[in-house]
Amino acid sequence: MTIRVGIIGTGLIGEDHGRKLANVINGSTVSAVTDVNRARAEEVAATLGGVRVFDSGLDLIASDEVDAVLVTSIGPTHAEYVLACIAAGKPVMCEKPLAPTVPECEQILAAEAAFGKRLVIVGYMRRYDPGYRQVKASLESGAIGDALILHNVHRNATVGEAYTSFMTMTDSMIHEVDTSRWLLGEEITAVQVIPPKRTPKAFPHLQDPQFAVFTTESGILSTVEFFANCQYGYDVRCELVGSLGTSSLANPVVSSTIAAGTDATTIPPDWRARFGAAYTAELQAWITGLQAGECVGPSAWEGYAATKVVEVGVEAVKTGERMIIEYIEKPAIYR
Ligand code: NAI
Ligand code: ISE
Repeated sequence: MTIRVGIIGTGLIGEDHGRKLANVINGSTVSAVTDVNRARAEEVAATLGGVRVFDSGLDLIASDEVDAVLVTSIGPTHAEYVLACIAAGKPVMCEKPLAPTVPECEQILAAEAAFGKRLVIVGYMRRYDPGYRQVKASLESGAIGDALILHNVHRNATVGEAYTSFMTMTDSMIHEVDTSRWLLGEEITAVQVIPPKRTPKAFPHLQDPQFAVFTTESGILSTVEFFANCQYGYDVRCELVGSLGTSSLANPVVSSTIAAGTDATTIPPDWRARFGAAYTAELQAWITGLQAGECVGPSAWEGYAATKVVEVGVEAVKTGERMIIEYIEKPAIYR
């Protein structure tokens, strides 16, 4: 059975995922798109083979031509669409964040629990990156002993003027929050943010770089350096220090130039280039799961937990204090 996907939000990542769902992923087609910017939706629809353009996300969700929904609109719109998908009993993949506020995430958890079956996955694609999976396998095999410290680096070449010091947490470090929880298999229970010396290459309103220390239930530290304007490219690193050894992410090298006594390798310009294979793998896992009647991917609980951590993280950016994080009880369908 081919899964007909409807896409809400045809911006950068909606277009990228749409192209894959239409041309790369086995078992899916794109049957519908919508965007508040109708011209943009029509432009993307044309590249996907003239798929139907709906006036609104809610009309798209209700359509008989849509079996599953991909939400790639801006964060503040996610909860409304995810809740409408649950009400319609339709599977939905929502890009991060599940929702920007904890009450919205809790509403989604309650709605899915009341529906009684998982329908929602969240686009935390790094879980599908071969490097991160290898680091997790090294821990699970016992090769590096007990996890003690996770060091993370996350650098973007540049960001626009609209990017704020709080977005370092809610838009970017939210990925390290998810990978830390997933790699270590523990919830994050505290966060502290320490602002380093600022780069002159950022707009004055932005604390850049930003440095955070997350603590997990058993006391493992996960440190994150996020640098929004590093200038040289997109660079994500991770080293897990264990009691017997360490396991590190190796950046994929796509080409190198050897000349004049130097071996120069290329660096991806952005997240699309660096995590292209991971996005493909997450979409394929979702579609293959739906064909088998299963909901495969990070759950709404994972989405809630990440939003909870970054919400407290924003307070930590404001106060500089070590802030404690407490969660609601996990509903049975996520245990
Ligand atoms: P974008 O700004 O390029 O696209 C967002 C689109 O949503 C725009 O076309 C906009 O017109 C549309 N939109 C806004 N309000 C809407 C509404 N009420 N209904 C329907 N469409 C609406 O943004 P981008 O970069 O594509 O990000 C979209 C989402 O994907 C965000 O939640 C972002 O955090 C996430 N994202 C995830 C990444 C990842 O690595 N997993 C990478 C980049 C973005
Ligand atoms: C962007 O929204 C993403 O999700 C990217 O994966 C991340 O690297 C970037 O910092 C965010 O702005």
